[in-house]
This record gives sequence, C-alpha cells and structure tokens, in this order.
Amino acid sequence: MAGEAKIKEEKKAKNVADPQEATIDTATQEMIARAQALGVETVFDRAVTMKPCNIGTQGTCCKNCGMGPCRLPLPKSGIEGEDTRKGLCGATANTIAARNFIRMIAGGAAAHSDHGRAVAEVFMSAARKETDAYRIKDPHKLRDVAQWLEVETTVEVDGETKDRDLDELAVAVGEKALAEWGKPEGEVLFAKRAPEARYEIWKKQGVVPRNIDREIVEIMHRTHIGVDQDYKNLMKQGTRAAIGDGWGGSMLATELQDILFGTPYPLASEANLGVMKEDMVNLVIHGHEPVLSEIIVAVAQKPEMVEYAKKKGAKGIQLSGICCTANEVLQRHGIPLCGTFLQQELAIITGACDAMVVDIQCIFQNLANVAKCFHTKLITTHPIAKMEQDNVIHIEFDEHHAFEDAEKIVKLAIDNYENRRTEVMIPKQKSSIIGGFGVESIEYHLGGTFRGSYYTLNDNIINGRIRGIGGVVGCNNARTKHNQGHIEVVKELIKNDVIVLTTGCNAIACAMEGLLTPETAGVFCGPGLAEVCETVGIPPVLHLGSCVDNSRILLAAAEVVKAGGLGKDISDLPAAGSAPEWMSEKAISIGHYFVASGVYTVFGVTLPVSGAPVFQKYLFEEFEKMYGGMWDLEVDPVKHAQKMIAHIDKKRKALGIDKARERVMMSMEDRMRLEA
Ligand code: BF8
Repeated sequence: MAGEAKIKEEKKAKNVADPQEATIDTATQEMIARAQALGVETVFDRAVTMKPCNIGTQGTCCKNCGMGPCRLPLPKSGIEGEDTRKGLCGATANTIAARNFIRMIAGGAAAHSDHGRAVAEVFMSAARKETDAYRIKDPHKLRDVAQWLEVETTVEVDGETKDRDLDELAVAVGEKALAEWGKPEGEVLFAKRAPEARYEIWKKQGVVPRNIDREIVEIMHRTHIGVDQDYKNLMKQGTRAAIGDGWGGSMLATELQDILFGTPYPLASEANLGVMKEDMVNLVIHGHEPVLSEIIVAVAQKPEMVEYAKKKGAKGIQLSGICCTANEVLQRHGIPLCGTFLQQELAIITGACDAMVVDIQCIFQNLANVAKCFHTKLITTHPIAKMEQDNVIHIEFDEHHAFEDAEKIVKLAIDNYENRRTEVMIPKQKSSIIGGFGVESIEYHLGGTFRGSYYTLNDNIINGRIRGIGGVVGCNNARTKHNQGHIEVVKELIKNDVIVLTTGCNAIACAMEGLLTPETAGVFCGPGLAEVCETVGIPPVLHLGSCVDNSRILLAAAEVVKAGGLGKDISDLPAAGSAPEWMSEKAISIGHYFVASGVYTVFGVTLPVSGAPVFQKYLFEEFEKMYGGMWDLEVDPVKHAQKMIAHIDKKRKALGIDKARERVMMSMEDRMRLEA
C-alpha cells in the first residue's frame, strides 16, 4: 500500500496521469503505464498538465469579435438581484452562452452533415456508374428511401405499373438527396419521418429546417457581433439546425450508407486493444466516413494481399478500428473494435500498429508525435483533414480510384511490418460482442407482422417487463475517468429493466466491458429485461452504429410510436437519452436534436451553460413545455441513470401503464442476484 502511495506521489510530481485514476479499463491502464515508461506523452498526461478554462466551461466567454474576449464568470456568491454582467457590446451572459451553445450545434451539425454530403456524392458517382468501386447493396432500402424523398418508385408501361429501373431510381434518389443540402425552397423532407404530432410541434414552433446548410450558415450569421441578442431566438435557430442534423444530414448519411454498403444485421466480433495481433500486419482504421474503410476492408481481404503479407513474414492482415469508423466496419463486416476515442494513441503505443489510416473527425494531432516514437505509418486521406507534421503521409482518397488508393495504403502497412523497432506489447484484454443492430433488426428480433412491426417491443414495455428505452451515446472525455460514466450509467439502466440503444464511443465502451452479449442479460439485468433478452436471444445493450447512426435511434423511436399503445409522439414514450462522457460539438448537436425530438436528455461531465443560469433554466425546464424534451446535467453516473429512470416512470404514469409494471414480481433469487 505504501508502495502504491509512493508511485502516485511520484506521478503527481512528474505531472503525468495515474493510470488507475485515468481509466477503468485495465488494457488502457497497461498502455498508459507503458507510454510513461517509454517517455511518450498521451492525452491522459496532458489532461493533468493542462487545466480547462473555468469561464469557457461555464459558457460565458465571448470571442466573436476583436474587442474581446469578454469574460463573464459567475460570481462565487452567485447572482443576487439583477444580473448586470455584460460584454463590451452589452451582450448578456444569456446571449453569450446561447451564442456559444448554438455555435457548437453548428459545428456538430456541419461535421455530421458534411459527412452525409460526401456519402451522397459517392452515392451519385455509383448511381451514374462513374466508379466501379461501389454499387447498390440494398435495393429494398433504396425504394423505401426514395418514397421519403418524393421520388417515384414505379413507372407506367403500356398501362401497367412496374418497378422503376434500379439504376435510374438510384440517380433520381442521389439527385434529390444532394438537393437537401442547399435547395432554395421547401423543407428537409425527412422531417416528415417523425411522428405526425412531432412534426406539428416543429411547425408550430417554426423550426422545420429549410435545408441542411442554410440552418448552419444562419447560426454563424446570427452569432456574429450585433445580430441576434435574444437567447430564446438564438435557441430557435439552434433547434432548427439540430433537427436538420438528426433528421437531415445524419439520417441521409446513414440511409445512403446502408443502400451502398448494406444494412447492418447482427454479427459477432471482439473489442479492445487485445484484438491486435503480434504476428500479423496491424492496420488500424480511424475516423468516420465509411467510403474509405469499406474499400480497405475489401482490399485487405484479397488473397493476393494476404499472400503479400505472408511473403513479408506476417501470418496475415489484422484490421481493427478506432472511433466511429470502427463502428461502421464492425456493423457491416464484423471487423473488431480496437478502442474508443481516448485509446487512439495507445493503439500505436503497442508497438504493433504498422499503419494507422485516418479520414475525418476525432483524430488527435498528437498521433503524429506518438507515431514518430514507433515505426507506425500515419496516413491522412481526406482533403479537408491534413496534419502539419512531416512524418505524416497523405494519400488522397477518391472514389474514382478507390481501389488503387486502398491498395497503396494496405501495401504500406504490409511493407512496414518488418520495421517494428520497439518490443511489441499488446494487452491481452478483449471481449466477445454482438453488434450490427438497426431499425430493421430490432423489428426482426422484437417485432411481429401482427398488429404493427414493433408490437412485441411495445407489448413488453406496456406489460412492464421492459421499463423503458435508454439511448446512451457519445464520446470519451479526458476530464473524467475513461469509460466509468458510460459503464455505470448503462449497468444501472439495465439493472432497472431499461433496454439500452447505444452508438459511438459508448457502444465501444460497452463492447469492451462485455455488455454486448446476450449472456450479459442473466448477469446484469433486472428480471423483466433479462427474460425478454433470454427469450429472443439479444443483448440488453443494442449496438446501433456510429454517431451519424443516432438517426437509427430516432427512427426506432418513430417505429415504437407507430406500433401503438405508447402515445402519439416520441415525447410520450418511456424513454430518455444520455451522453455520460461527451466532449465534441457533434454531441451537443445530437443532444439537442434528441431534446427537440421530445427526449429528456442527460449529459455528464459538464455543460457550457452553467455561467448563465437563466439560459440554463430555459434549456433544462422551459424546453419541456415547448418540445416535451429537455436538457439536464448529472455528473454522478448512478444519479444520472436514476434521473433517466424517474423520467421513464413519469411517462409510464402518464400513459397509465405504471401499475402494469408493479405486477412484475421479483423472486428471491432475482433479488439476491441483483444485490450480489
Ligand atoms: O462521432 S462518440 S469521440 S468517435 S464524436 Fe468522436 Fe464522440 Fe467518439 Fe464518433 Ni461521436
């Protein structure tokens, strides 16, 4: 014990992270310790030496013009009487916090939506047969999506109605989809995929997005000095842009990816750094857009590539993924998850990463510095995401020569296998998982053709076996213990019979913890949820994909409403959202479109609104009156989950199904199991 205390003291003195304090994951702890032993700095160490700005954390630093930054910290004693704080132009704390908040929505919506646009462009190339690297893999979904985009799916031939030619249909869908970003009039077409009652609320509030880009641009305009100075009006625009993300850019990204690359169905795989293999070429794919990673998967599986790897002394090629690219290639191909956002440097620190290829979003610039300490080739591929360090290789990926680009990348990794210069140390830890869920597979597992597609799910919610639905998503954040919030929130929910739909880094965290297996149900779930999961053979935590795939959660919620018995709108459902360890602007946009869709949404860590209490109250309380959904912040994971459960119970009561749940009896055995 004394020895342990001494090590902690030494770490503090050296200004490096204590691995046990930094993460709950033992593989991550091992790699942080190895990095420190090798003198390689990671995000965990930087979180010790660089403290966050207190005023920025409160959301009340305005740097939107050259007279500032104007800083309006909340006085330690709080605000008594009138809040007289103001910036040089007179902007109040509410205005500043609201401006900052919706600029975060703009950043997040732009990232998701630009990803969607890139997919739409590749889709268009494929539809026009300008590339042979991609083709339509899900014609059924193409027809379904065509209807939502108001594209005719049939033609009249000699008085007979026939299905429209698939290629012709794909071009028409591509054109209509691309127009969603910048059409001069009308509104985002997928808004009508929300339940009618929800769409009517948006209409009444005047927040149906006109097109995807316009709402983002308008945020930048309104938050320029001297434009919108009313926090409520600013939030109205933030809401419109966020809906344009969730029900627009992100949803288009998901749908077009499914049509091009295939709609996911459940499959088995593994998760954590232990998926890397010492005697194989390790190529780690990291980022977000699957247009690149799909082709890399295809190329790495080619027999001639595997042969080439063998010639170079390796047993084969091991692909694995970091961040949402990982989720994309897991969902469709079963490629294992190497780790979450905070583990990206650690994959290189194993000494076994022969190449890491990145595209866009959530990529640390410090990867280049870490790669320099090892043999790892770091490859950027996207014209909008380059790095300044000279050890980074840029291979610009283009759908017109996709296979050549991917072959170059895979060969670079293979050629680099023999250059490993540090002792390889891959942690042993990895967990078995079932991924690949989506709106369609939930329908298959928990549905029925009788009385509506989500009937069995709804029935189990109504009879109380399933208490409600939790959408738990989002990032890791180095300001809080890696994965602790994710895992404790999810475990508390499933213990209380709340089924969890997960995406993003929460999904990877749950995968690493072994929560994505049907067997988990018998160990961690309450008796009702355990019974359902064991009967249909699904995990209590369903992996729905990447962060753009949060649109799958929206559509699943719309299906639950449609199946009946649980109200008329998403806000009537016994459901709640959560991002326990959020950090990105994308998470704020997601959080806000959940709220605008009628979902009570709790974030962990911190929320940049605390310095403007009136604005915070608007988001936390008054939003519920307008949208049925509202924000909340809770740092403690168990309380966080309990707040979600309290909201779920409130909705059960409003639906008159609270009594049904009381009839779900726990046996003595059940109780002992849960208390153990
Ligand atoms: O889009 S959950 S850390 S990887 S931002 Fe990034 Fe956050 Fe992970 Fe995916 Ni989403």
